[in-house]
Amino acid sequence: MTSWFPQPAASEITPPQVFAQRRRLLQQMAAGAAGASLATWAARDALAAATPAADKLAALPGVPSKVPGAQVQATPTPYADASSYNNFYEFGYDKQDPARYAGAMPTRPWTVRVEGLVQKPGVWALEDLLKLSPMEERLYRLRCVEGWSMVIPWEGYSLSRLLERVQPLGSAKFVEFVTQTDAQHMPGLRHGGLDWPYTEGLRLDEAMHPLTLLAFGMYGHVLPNQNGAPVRLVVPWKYGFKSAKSVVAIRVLEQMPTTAWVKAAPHEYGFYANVNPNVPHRRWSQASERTIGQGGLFAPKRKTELFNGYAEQVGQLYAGMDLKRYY
Ligand SMILES: Nc1nc2c(c(=O)[nH]1)N[C@H]1C(S)=C(S)[C@@H](COP(=O)(O)O)O[C@H]1N2
Ligand SMILES: [Mo]
Repeated sequence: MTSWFPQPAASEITPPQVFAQRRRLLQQMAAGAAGASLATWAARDALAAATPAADKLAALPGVPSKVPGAQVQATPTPYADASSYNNFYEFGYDKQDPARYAGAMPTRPWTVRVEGLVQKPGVWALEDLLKLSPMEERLYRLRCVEGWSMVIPWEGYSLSRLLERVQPLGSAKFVEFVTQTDAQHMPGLRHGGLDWPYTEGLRLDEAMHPLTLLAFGMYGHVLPNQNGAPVRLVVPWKYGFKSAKSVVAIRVLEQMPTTAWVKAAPHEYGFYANVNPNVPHRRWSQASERTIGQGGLFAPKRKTELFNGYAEQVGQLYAGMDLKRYY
């Protein structure tokens, strides 16, 4: 299977090559942008064409999603940046550690346990999850709590498709996501900091919202391991840490689960973690961000939007809630 996007071998991730590739992409972007105002999908195609061939990731195309809010009006981050500047602490804290080390993690066979307060608990093989619903492509902005964001075309479908299939019981109120702990391939597990496995959680209505994506691919191909292969969550109106990578279990619960970040630093990370420019992180402002890929890693800042720009779609989930208290 051929694909346009490189999954760099560890030996290939040398700064000069990364920066040369970035410069090339930016030049191509600039050339395109000079011609006309670049429509989002045209920009995506230009990026695909501009990215060198020769990698081992299988194609995973999706039809452009019609879910309201699924196509942000922004230029996608170059694949080279989205796959080399990552948070995946199981592989280390350096932004390049995931791209360096995650490639060795086996992602087949892979199963996801669905358990807890559901009519139909069970173990899903990845192959069956891939077939559960048609693949859609959604262009989402993902905002990291650290102050950067990326605009990424993801392949997947609404998590609600899976939850509807397993039928949550009437008592269900929350969903917990448990991620992979592979001591042999995840050097970061030896470091302290977080209590592994990395876990996250959503309220059931958040998990059922059509924008909450179960993602298997990006840029038309299966996920590179550093981005959470073979299956991850993408919750575009919340800070990036809610978007759990390499998910192995989904638990439907009555009580709000404690998440890895809430356990590690309860005064800095709340359960909700909705993107909110008016609620600073305890140690820094959240009012602005750099969108990686628009000017490379040295992009000018843009103003952060409430719910990361998805307020129209998700604002009603929080009607009447004090967002300063429930951050
Ligand atoms: N299992 C796991 N999932 C994770 C993380 C992590 O360290 N471990 N980091 C989170 C954070 S902080 C961010 S910003 C996003 C980054 O996703 P990306 O690398 O695909 O951009 O993944 C999230 N999911
Ligand atoms: Mo993040």
